[in-house]
Amino acid sequence: TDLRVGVVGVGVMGADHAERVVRKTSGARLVAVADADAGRAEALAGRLSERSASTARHSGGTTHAETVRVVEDPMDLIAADDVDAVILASPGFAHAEQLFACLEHGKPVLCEKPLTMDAASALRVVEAEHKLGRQVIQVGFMRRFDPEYAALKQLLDSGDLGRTLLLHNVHRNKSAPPTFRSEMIVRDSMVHEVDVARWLFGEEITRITVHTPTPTSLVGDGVLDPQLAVFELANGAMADVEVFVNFQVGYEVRCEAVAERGSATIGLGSGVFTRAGEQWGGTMPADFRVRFEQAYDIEVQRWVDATVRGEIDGPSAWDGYAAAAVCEAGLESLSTGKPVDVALADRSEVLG
Ligand code: ISE
Repeated sequence: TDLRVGVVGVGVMGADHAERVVRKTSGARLVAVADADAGRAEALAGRLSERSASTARHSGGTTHAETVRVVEDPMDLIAADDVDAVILASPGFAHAEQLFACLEHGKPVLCEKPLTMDAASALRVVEAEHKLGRQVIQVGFMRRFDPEYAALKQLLDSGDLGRTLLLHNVHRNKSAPPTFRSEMIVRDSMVHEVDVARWLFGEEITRITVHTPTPTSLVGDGVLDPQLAVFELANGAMADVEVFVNFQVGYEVRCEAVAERGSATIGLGSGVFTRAGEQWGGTMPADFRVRFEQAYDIEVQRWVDATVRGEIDGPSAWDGYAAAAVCEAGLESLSTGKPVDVALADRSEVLG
C-alpha cells in the first residue's frame, strides 16, 4: 500500500514536491495539502486531483484516483489519520511548531531547510526526536542527492586526490523577491553550503565569517547581496562561498574541492557547453528546481522508501541543528563583520 503523504506549504517548493509525489514518486500518494493561502492550496489540489484521476484512467485504473483534499489548518493535516508522512515546505518560521506536532503524532517528516530559525529551537527539535527513540525527521538538504555532488563526495572519500584542503563555492540565484533580506541569504541560501561543507569534509564547522562587499544596486536598501563567507572546520580545513541571490543571469551553483594532489569542480556540466570562435558558453538553468530536479526526485523517492521501512535516508535533525547553529553565528558575523565561533552542543551528550 502506498505511503499517504500530506504537504504543508504549497509555495514554490511545496507545490513542486506535491507534483513530484503525484507524477514521479512510486510507492507514495498525495492525499492532502495545507497552506496559509487557502486559494493557492485549492488551485493546486484541483489541478493535482485531475492529474491523478487521468493517470488512473490511462493506466487502466491501477493508480489511485484519489482526490487531493485541502486541509485548512496545518496542525489538522499533520494529525490526520490518513496522512502517514508529511512534507514540510512552509516558511522557516513555521517549522518548529509543525515539527513538534509531527513528533507528537509520530509522523515521519521531510522538512525543507532551514530546520528552524535558530540554534536553540533546532536543538529542542533534535532532543524531542531523540526522546521519541527513532529518527523521523529528514532535512531537505537535497544537494546530497544531486548526482554531481554525490560523485564529488565519492571521489574525495576515495582518497585518490589525497586529503581535501579547501572548498570554493559559488551560489547564485537569478533574482530573489524584495522580502529576501540579508538574514535570509544566510539562513535560506548559504545554509546549503553549510551542509555541503559539513558533509563533504565529515567535520563540524567551528567558525564562520561573513563579509559583505558593496551590494548590487539592483536590490532594495539595506539588503547585503552578495555575501562572501569563510567557514573553518574542526580539522583545520576551510571553505569559502559567494552567495549572490540577485545575479540577474541565471541559476549557478559550483563547488571546487582542492585536495593535496588535485582539484575537482562540479556545477559546470548542467546544460550544454559549446566552444566556438574563441568563445565558450552554454545555457543556464533559470532556478533551483531545474538545476536540482534530479536531486529532488531522488531525495523524495528515497525518503518515501525509507519512511516505509521506518527509517530516514538523508540529512538528519542533527544536520539541521548543526546548520542552524552555524547560520546563527553567521548572522552575528553578518552584523559585526567579525569571525564568530559556532556554539554547538556536544553530540554525544545530546544523542547519547
Ligand atoms: C531556496 O530556498 C533554495 O533552497 C535554493 O536552493 C537556493 O539556491 C535559494 O537561494 C533559496 O532561496
